[in-house]
Amino acid sequence: QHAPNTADNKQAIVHLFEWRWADIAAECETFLGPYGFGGVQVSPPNENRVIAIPYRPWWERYQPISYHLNTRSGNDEDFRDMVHRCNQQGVRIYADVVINHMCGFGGSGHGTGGSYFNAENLDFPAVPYGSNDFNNCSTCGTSDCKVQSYDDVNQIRNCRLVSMLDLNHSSDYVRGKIADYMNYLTSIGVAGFRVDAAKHMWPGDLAAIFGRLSDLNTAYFPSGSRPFIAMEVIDLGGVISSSEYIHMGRITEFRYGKQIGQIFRKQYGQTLAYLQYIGENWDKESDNNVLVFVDNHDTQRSHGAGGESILTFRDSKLYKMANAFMLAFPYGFVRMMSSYYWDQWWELQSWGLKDSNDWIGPPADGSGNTMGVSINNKGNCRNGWICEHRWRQNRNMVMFRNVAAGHGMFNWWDNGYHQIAFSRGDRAFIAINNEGLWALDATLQTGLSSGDYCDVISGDLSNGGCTGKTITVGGDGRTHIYIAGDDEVPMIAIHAGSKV
Ligand code: ARE
Ligand code: CA
Repeated sequence: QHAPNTADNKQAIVHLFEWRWADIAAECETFLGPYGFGGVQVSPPNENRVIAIPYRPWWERYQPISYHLNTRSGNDEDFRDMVHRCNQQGVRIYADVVINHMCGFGGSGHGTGGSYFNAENLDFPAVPYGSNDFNNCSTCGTSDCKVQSYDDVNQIRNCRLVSMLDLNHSSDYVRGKIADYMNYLTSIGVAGFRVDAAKHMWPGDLAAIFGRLSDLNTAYFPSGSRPFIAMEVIDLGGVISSSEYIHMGRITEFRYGKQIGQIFRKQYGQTLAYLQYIGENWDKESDNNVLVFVDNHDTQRSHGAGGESILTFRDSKLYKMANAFMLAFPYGFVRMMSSYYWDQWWELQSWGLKDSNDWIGPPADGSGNTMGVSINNKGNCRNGWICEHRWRQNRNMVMFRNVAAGHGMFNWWDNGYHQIAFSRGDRAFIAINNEGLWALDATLQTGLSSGDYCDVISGDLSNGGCTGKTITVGGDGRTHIYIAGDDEVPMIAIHAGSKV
C-alpha cells in the first residue's frame, strides 16, 4: 500500500545505510524518536554472500544466500530487539528486500550466516531453491543470460541483473518462499518494504506476491494494517515505466533527486524559481505514489541514476539546502540518506571518470565486522559515520514537515532566479537564498500568526529561548527576511512549533 504506517502521521524516514541493528535501536531511543522521525529504512536483513575481492564491499548485501536474518548488521535476535525498541518509540522499520535474484553466478561457499550455497549449480539449500526456481537462458534470450539491453523489457525482467541468478517469479513455489520471508519480517513488527530491483520483476508477479502478504503485527499497528510498499523502479524514460507499478505502492522517484541536484547546482540554466512546479505538475508521478530523496546509497556513488548532478554530504551546504527544500515542500513521502565516509579515487575510463573506491564497505575492524556508530558529546557521529540526519538543519526540518502535514503550499515568492520562499498554510514558512552573491532582502508573507519564531536552520528552540536567529512575524503575517548571500547556510525556516 501507499500509506507508510507511521505513528502520529509522521512524515519522513531515514536510510541508516549499513548500520548495525543494535545501533539503530539505540538511535531510535536517543535521537529518532525525540526528533520526530517516522522510521528507518534498514539495509537488507537477510543472509548474503561474503565477497572477498574486493574486500567486503557494501554491495555484497544485494546478493542473497538465504532468508535467515544474519548479516554484518546483526542476527535474528538483534533484529527483533531493534524492531521492538524502535516501535516503542513510534519509529517504524522498513526492510530493504532483495527478491529479484540470489547471488552472482559462479563459485560456491557460505553466506554471512554460515549457509552453504553453490552458485554454479544454482543451489541454495538454506531456502531451499534449486535450478528449477530460476529463469533459464532461453526465457531470457541473451547469450550470457545477463541483461544486455535496457531497451528490451523481456531481458530486463527475465535475464540476470549484473550476473545475479534471476528468480522465476511465475513459480508458485518461489512466490511462496518470498512471501514467507516478507511475512516473517512483518510478524516481527516491520511496517513495510523497499523492494529492490522491482523494475526487473513483472508487475503481475509482484502483485501475486504482495497478495500473499499478511497484515501488520497488531502489537504495534491497528488490525487490518497493510505493509507499506516502496518499489525501486528507476524510470528516467525508457521501456519500463513507473506507472506499471503504482497501483501496488509507491515508486522511488529518481527523476526528483536528479532534478533537485541540477537546480541547486544551477546546471543547464535551471533556477530555484522552477521548484514551484516540481512534482506531478512537472513530469513526475503524483504525490501519493512517490518516495523522494536527494540521494540514495547508489546515486551517491554513481551506481544508480543521476550522475554528477546528485548532491551528497560532500557538498554539505547545497545538500542541506536541497534537503530543506524537500522536507518543506508538499510532495511525496520523504527519505533522508545517512551515510558513511569513504575516500574516492577517480580514474578515467572510456566513458568518463569513475570512482574506483565506490565499492568500499562500512567502517569495519580488521576481520570485516562492521563498527558501531560512536557519537560525541556534541551529538555528531564519529569513526567514519557521517550521520547527515543528525546535522541540525536536516534534523530540524523533519519536525517542520511533521508540523506542516496536511497543509498545502501557499504564498510562493521568488525573485525569478535563485531566491524562493513559501508557506505551508498557517503552519510553517521557509526562505532559501542560493544566489551566492546577492542577499535575499524582502518583506514576505509567512502565513503564520504574529509572534517571535526561532529559525530552526541557524539554531534550536531550547528552554523557551532560541539559540539562532529570532524572526518576528507581524499581525498581518508579514516579516522582513534578510539572508546574506554568503551565509553559512543561507536559509530561514520557522514553524508553529518553533514559537519562542
Ligand atoms: C556486483 C558487482 C558486479 C557483479 C555483481 C554480481 O558490482 O560487477 O557482476 O555484483 O557478482 C548493487 C551494486 C552492484 C552489485 C550488486 C550485487 O550496485 O554493482 O553488483 O549490488 O552485489 C540498475 C537496476 C537497479 C539497481 C541499479 C544499481 O535497475 O535495480 O542498477 N539498484 C538496486 C540496488 C543496488 C543493487 C541492486 C539493485 C542489485 O539499489 O544497490 O546493486 O540488487 C539506468 C537504468 C536503471 C539501472 C541504471 C544503472 O538508469 O534505467 O534501471 O539501474 O541505469 O545501471
Ligand atoms: Ca528478474
